[in-house]
Amino acid sequence: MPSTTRVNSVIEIERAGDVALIRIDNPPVNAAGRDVRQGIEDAINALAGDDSIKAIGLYGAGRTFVAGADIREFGKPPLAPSLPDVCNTIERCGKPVVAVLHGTALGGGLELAMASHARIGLTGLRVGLPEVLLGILPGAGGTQRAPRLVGIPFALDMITTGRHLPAAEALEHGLIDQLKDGDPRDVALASAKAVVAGNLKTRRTDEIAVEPNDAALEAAKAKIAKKTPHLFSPVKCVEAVAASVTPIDEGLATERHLYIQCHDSPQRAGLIHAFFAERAVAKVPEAKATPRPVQKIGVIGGGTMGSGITTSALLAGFDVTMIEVAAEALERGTGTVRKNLEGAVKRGKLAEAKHAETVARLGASTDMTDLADADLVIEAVFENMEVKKEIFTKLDGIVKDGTILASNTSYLNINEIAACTKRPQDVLGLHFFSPAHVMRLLEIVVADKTAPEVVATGFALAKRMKKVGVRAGVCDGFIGNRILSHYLRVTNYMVMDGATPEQIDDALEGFGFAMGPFRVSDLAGLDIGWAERKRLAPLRPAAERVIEIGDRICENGWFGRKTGRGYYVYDEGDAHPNPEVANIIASERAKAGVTPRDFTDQEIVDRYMTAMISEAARVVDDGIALRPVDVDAVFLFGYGFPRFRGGPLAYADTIGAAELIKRIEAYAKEDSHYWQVPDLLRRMAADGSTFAQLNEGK
Ligand code: 3H9
Repeated sequence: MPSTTRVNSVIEIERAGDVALIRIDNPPVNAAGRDVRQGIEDAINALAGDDSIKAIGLYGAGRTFVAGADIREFGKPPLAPSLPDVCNTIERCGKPVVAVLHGTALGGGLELAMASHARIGLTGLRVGLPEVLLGILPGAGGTQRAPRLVGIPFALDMITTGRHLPAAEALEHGLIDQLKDGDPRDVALASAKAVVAGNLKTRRTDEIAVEPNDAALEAAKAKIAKKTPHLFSPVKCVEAVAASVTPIDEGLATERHLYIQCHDSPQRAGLIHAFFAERAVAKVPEAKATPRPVQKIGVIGGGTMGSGITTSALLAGFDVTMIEVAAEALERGTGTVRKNLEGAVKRGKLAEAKHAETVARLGASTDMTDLADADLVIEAVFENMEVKKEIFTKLDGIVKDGTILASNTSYLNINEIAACTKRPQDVLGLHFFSPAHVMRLLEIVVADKTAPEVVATGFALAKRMKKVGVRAGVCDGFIGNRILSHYLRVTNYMVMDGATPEQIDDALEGFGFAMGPFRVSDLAGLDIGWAERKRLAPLRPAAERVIEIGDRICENGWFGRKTGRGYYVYDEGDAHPNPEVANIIASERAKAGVTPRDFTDQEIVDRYMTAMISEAARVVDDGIALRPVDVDAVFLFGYGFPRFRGGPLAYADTIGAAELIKRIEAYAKEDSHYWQVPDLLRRMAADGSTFAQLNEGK
């Protein structure tokens, strides 16, 4: 009869004749926190000294094997035993240990498995070493054991990309020895017995020699220098893998040394903040409400946004009907969707076999009454309040009870839109970012009367579309565009005062942004900002410093990339500064009597980030964002903010409220209307608190 002994709250040993099984049960993902490490260490030591036991099986309870080290422990004082020590204990155990992997064996989870003496994967398994995405390296022997099992080139691929491998690929490369179907406990028992019977071979990974491959190491370094020049840990990953040709103790010591460098770098803190930000934003007051079922979606508008939203919804398995006013526009819109879906097949986002079925779920009509039985309608027409009101009034009279009506507006007041329907409780904003089938951010804008289950449906939709839903309150521009409109002004002030658009772009790309603000504006279309400025002009306070450089550029019909000219001139893929823009800038400076001065790249970054943080602090204080982390997520997933810096408010914590206030007060000597110290920063400086503490409700 099998007997079970509990080692601690998360580890159990089951003895069955001459084999024993170690079961890891630490929901939700069996992360290797302190208790898991201590429990495995104790269990292995106990079984190593038990003469009746001939082989050991190691497996996870619940939905997965170990998904990695416990990320919540990073940055805190280390708790023994360390994961590298536990892996060494397994490898050096006198009894053969076979690991049975199901779900996801990631990071430290795969490292536990690689230190075992055989690995069995179960159908559906995904494995990977994603540490690099968190700013670290596989520091529990992963950089030494992966090259021993799969060779340097493939180990470099896994470790520097962090990608998840399907089970078949893991088997092909020798990362797992066998692929089986079945329950993890049963397979662990059968595998341990097979080891005893001599039917499953085991071996110590540290005894495998690594074939040197300098060419692969150099190629990996070159790729990193090109693709992720700002990141610290990818280079360290390569250095650690390079050490795998030495005896394992030496390699492990090198790995440890490099791991500590990564762990202590600010990039690690930023990337881990980003990991948790993606998950934290789903924790909203409405999360307890039951989402309404949604399968049929109507999308009004076949322009860039409407087509992107339709594509995204089709890819997520919804039935979508696109509505346009005229047959020609409808044809164009559905054509764009079809092209997007073909692109998705090419990029591996949609299986070839599913393509026809996905296209078949696309409906099209010029008659809005065809949306009568839709569960959700998303309006994505151009930004004009009167047009939107007309559409919502019509829809209100067409759709069934309970249909959710959403606007994709990026600035306009959702309360005003909701008020023209008899169902304001069913109305919300769903603000997608362009291109909507690629960008992951979805602002879920909650109006005064939006019902909790309607908000919950917005979050369920985001999840199904694999997007990051962030709750936002109603104001001009919600979270992202409100902050954007504020800090874009500082770029114009700096240009007026002496910087060039390309210097600003280069400085901010040097900081880590994927693209500088002027390059982004050229890409998005300068006419969008121009229209916004015209809309807001009547509301502009008299004290506001107004820069008209952008207006002068637009008056020439230069709207950026789509017209071949904006801040830059676009010639067959090549972009260079538009010389006419330099003339416009010079003439606007002369008109305003401004004598240009020099800006350093650091000053550009400081002013830009201080402006962004100031408005972000006001957005949090006004309750438009629930917490600072919601602002961070908006910028990480919608505005190309450098992930390794964690987000604008995580970055703000690295500067501190007192220093930010000092900067704002210095800048305010030039423009006291624009540069005002947010109340929240003043309160934080007074009590020494941080945005991180605010995230935790402190
Ligand atoms: C590492 O291993 C370092 C080593 O080399 C050792 C060096 C010495 N820790 O994502 P989900 C939480 S680094 C703690 O929503 P899914 C997550 O926050 C690690 N918590 O589910 C969430 O909590 P909540 C390398 C973790 O099904 C809940 O679990 N490993 C961890 O969409 C559910 O997660 C990785 O980088 C963790 N390791 O996806 C893998 N993982 O419900 C990171 C998850 O309170 N994890 N949580 O919001 C993942 O990629 C995904 O979570 C996974 C599941 C694919 C596993």
